[in-house]
Amino acid sequence: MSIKPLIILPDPILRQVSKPVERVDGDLRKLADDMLETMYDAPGIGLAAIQVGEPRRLLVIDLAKEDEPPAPHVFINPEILESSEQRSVYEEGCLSIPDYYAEVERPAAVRVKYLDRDGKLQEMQAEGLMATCLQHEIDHLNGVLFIDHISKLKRDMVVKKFKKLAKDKAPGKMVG
Ligand code: GNR
Ligand code: NI
Repeated sequence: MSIKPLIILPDPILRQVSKPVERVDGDLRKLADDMLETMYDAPGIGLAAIQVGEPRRLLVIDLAKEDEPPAPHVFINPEILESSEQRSVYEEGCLSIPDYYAEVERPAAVRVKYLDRDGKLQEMQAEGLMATCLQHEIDHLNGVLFIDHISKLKRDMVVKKFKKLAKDKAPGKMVG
């Protein structure tokens, strides 16, 4: 198992649309395990493969609290079958946009079909934080970030800040 570096805004990799997984084999399970380890290390409650630079339709989620045993979930080629009319608002964050949080409104419940880590077809009816997290992660598979769901004014401010951070960190940009 290994912890992988996270792709951070404004890296254009985050805007790639991920490709369907064609076979659930040892390689894919290794990637899923590495993603779980990377997510636990961060720490975060979800991670999409594109956040570690892999444009594949794979995501992991673990909503267990610190005092609970781990509850890792692996979702391969997830598809939203149905979204509730009812909406809910959560304060979201993203490991690819560190230390920025904003309220996002999304369908309160979703029905999702996906392959599990054994390649078996599954369906889940999700609500609450699981519904929000699944939608946040499935957005990543489509190159969409949670800041795409907030006002353009706020989004432009965040992108500007992260562009400046990336520029200040880039090698060979030192003046004096
Ligand atoms: O760790 C995370 N927390 C979180 C909180 C509210 C809504 C979504 C999330 S997902 C995020 C990890 C992440 O960036 N996944 O892509
Ligand atoms: Ni995210």
